[in-house]
Amino acid sequence: MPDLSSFEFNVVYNLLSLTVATMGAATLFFFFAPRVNRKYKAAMVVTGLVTAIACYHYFQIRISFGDAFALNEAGTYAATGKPFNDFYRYADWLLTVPLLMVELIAVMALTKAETAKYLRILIPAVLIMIVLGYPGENAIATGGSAAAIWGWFVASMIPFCIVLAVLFTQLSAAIEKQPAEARGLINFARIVVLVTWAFYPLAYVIGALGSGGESGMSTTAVVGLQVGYTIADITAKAGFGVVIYLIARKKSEIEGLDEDVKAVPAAA
Ligand code: RET
Repeated sequence: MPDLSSFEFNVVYNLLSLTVATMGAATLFFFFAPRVNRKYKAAMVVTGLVTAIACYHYFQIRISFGDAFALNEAGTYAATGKPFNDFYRYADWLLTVPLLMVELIAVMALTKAETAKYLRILIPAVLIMIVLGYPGENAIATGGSAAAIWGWFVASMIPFCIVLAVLFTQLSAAIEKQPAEARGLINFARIVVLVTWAFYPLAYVIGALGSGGESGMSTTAVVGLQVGYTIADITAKAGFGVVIYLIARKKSEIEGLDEDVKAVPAAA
């Protein structure tokens, strides 16, 4: 790790801290999910699990980042030599990215066969994407060869493109069968996936371009990578979760809330 200025250190540290709070608050909200039918509670619970898992990992990432630097007399943050554990991010993604796919499919309330058909492609594809990305990330952090950094990047981009292709081609047929009032929001959800997920390879590229040198990475690469991944995570987990909530709420309104259904007097 390179030494950081006080500003650089604080931007990352405080953003990590803010993310712990955001993920924690989002978890509570998704677990309560007011005005959502029983039918969509499973989708909301999965959404809350994603932010709960992230809340824990951001707590750990913040501690690890803090331990990797120490404030010196000059007012700058010198690398302590303790390694920053970036595996927390990948462990987090391994758990949460498949769950994000489950959220999106669950809120559509498709038949069992259709749900299985989509998840059978999406879950393995996201897992392969993450597994192939990690050796590249490691190469960035340790000033590895350009062949390793870009080779793993390209390999990971293949499943990434497959996921987007499935969402924007195959899933269209299922979206057509959704209630007309909810279709716009579901379309919006897949655009949110496209836009927020694009941030991850972009942050990787910022890191890759600043990899190398004596300390493994430039300060721009360290700050760019952490800020990029963190903003991407807030939008892809909490932001996307809000869209899933809006879909669940809209569909609950159309189909009638549990309370309303119960309030209807039984026919004699
Ligand atoms: C990596 C490596 C470089 C190439 C690509 C990547 C994609 C990562 C993605 C991660 C998504 C994470 C999400 C987390 C939210 O819970 C691994 C950076 C394509 C798309 C959505």
